[in-house]
Amino acid sequence: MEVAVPEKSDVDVQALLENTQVQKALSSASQVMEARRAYQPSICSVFKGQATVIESKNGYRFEIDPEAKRELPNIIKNKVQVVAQGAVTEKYTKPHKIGIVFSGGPAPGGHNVIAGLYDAAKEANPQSRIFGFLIGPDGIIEGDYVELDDVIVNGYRNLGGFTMIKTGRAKIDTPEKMALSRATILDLGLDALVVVGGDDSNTNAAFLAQELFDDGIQVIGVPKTIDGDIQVRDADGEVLCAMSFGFHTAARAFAQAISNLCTDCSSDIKYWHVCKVMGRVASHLALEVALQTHANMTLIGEGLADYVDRQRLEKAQENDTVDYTAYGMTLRHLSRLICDAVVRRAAVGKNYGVIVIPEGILEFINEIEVFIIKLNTIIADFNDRHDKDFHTSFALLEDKLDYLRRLFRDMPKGLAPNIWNARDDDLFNDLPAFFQEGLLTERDSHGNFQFSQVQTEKVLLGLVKDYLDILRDQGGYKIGLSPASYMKTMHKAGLDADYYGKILFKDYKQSEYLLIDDSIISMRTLKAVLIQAGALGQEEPIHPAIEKIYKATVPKFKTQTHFYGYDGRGSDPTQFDCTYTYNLGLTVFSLVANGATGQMAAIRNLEHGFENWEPLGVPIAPLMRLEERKGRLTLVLEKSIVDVNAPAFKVVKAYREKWLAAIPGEDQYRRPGQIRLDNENEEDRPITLQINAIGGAGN
Ligand code: FBP
Repeated sequence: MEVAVPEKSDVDVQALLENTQVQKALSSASQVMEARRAYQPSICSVFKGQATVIESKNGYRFEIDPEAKRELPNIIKNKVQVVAQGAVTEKYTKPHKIGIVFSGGPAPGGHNVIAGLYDAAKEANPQSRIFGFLIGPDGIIEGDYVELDDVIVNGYRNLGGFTMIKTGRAKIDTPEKMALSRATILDLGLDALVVVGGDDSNTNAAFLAQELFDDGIQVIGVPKTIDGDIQVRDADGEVLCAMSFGFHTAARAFAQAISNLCTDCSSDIKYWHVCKVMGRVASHLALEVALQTHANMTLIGEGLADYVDRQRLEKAQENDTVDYTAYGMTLRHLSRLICDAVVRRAAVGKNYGVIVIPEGILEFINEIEVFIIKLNTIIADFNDRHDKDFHTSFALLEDKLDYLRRLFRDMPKGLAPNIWNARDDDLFNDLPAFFQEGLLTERDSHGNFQFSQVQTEKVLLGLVKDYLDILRDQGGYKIGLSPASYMKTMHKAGLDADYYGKILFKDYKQSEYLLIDDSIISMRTLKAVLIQAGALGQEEPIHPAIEKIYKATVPKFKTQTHFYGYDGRGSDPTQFDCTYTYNLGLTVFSLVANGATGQMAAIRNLEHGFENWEPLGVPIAPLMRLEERKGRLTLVLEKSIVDVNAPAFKVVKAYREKWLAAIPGEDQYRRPGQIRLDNENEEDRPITLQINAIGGAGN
């Protein structure tokens, strides 16, 4: 028989749940969230008048791709348009109907673009209506939308994510999808569509602007992506948009977390933290993280592309040959660079540290980049020729490898004959299975390689660990001992420190840190050295103090790997991003109300501080170039990668040694702190922008 045991507790749960203090503490709206919702970002002075106009500027020059001219005839002649204060006109104050969509990955600040647009439209005419398309461009294709009102918009002001209307990566890239989108827009009676997205989404915006031109429907893009790879200059190098929105917040969020790891590892001095940070191909985020945290080692993909292995070259020169493999970075070279940093820090007693790796680093590693390009083409070709796509047809890695193997024997028509040859197959089969899976992972809807899905850090660390093992066995990787700790141990044991010091260490008393002699690589070799020096009899055991000293010099390479991406993408925006995006929203309305189309809203002078900000419309079509996508040359908005000649990169390069801190003494870590709206001590714009502005155009 089951006996009911009465629950014995003094806690009255019902009363607890009804308690106002408990209810307040458990409310989904935290105090910080409420403060964010109430926060009003500063607005550029041009928006302080009753209305705005846009003025076309002739001073900017673009090198126009003939293909852009051919495919986008109605918007290719667009000029840069500056927003200025103007008189109230009927056109400006008519009730507008505007649709907005988020496209691609979330980026902090997106809600404020909507809030800015909504506020400006309602202020110009309270009858204006703003519609949010749901879950990305699919919402336009399928006609899924929500009309935005005060309650919805106010609930998301200054908050991160794209939660309000969600986002998606669909692309309006076929005549059918274009027709469905057009039908939705016409049914809704929209005057304008706003596409908030990255390079591919702004490309889509340009094609939509072209398509809807004759319908009189305007399309405006907004530069969004944490990757920071939408940066616009004209052909003469004039900066029109220094950075996409979301970049600063994501970099600050990553930097905050990575800075905590710097604090942790320099406290318990036993781990190397290996941090992969998002950014797809470009290393802008890694560069900003380096500037924000001063982590010990930050790899910048763009800086590796021109790498030359001088040692290799010199070695070959001795034999009167040229070693062409010395040019360009390989995974092996890269792992050697990391090992070098680890070994040098260990030698001064620092067998710990933080390494930052950009997620797109593989793009800059010769042998892997070639695989990525070849596989992109092979997968796109397969998808073109078959009903089922490559990944559905070959679900298992083994099946995919088998397809590749068959390729070099029987190449389908249309593919270059040597796109996959026996050597490719051999090299590919040498890679670990998880890495092969990564390289064969499904491409996104735009045909882009999904770097975030590849465990780059794991493959690199595998090589690093292997090489460190070799170095350890050769006596090349050991922990340096501080003379003080050596002396203390010896005195405590009553042993003659100088006598043993000369036997155990190389350069005893000549360097700041004591390094055990290269010949001592195990307890056995330690014993042999002591016996040979006459410090130990054949049958005598090693003194425990000597054993302790030796063991303290033997390094373990203990790592913790981390991936910073989705967390930073979901962070609440910095003050910079809140202000930037709210003003972008206001700019969008000015462009729409003044009849612009095929333009991207932007703010000039972001790099020079708020007082200098100048809202603009930047023509998208003249910025487009032919690039390979899904194995074909396609017109896309050009991505910008880290400029290795720009001041910010040069500064990071110049500080590399200092931040590695492979010398006795403290590390140089910087603590950027948390993202807070009320924090006056935070920088007002990304450090990358500040430095580029000082060293570039002058301030
Ligand atoms: P967007 O370019 O669409 O803004 O996305 C950027 C990004 O966060 C990259 O940094 C990352 O490689 C990718 O999205 C991840 O994609 P997904 O969200 O599909 O996993």
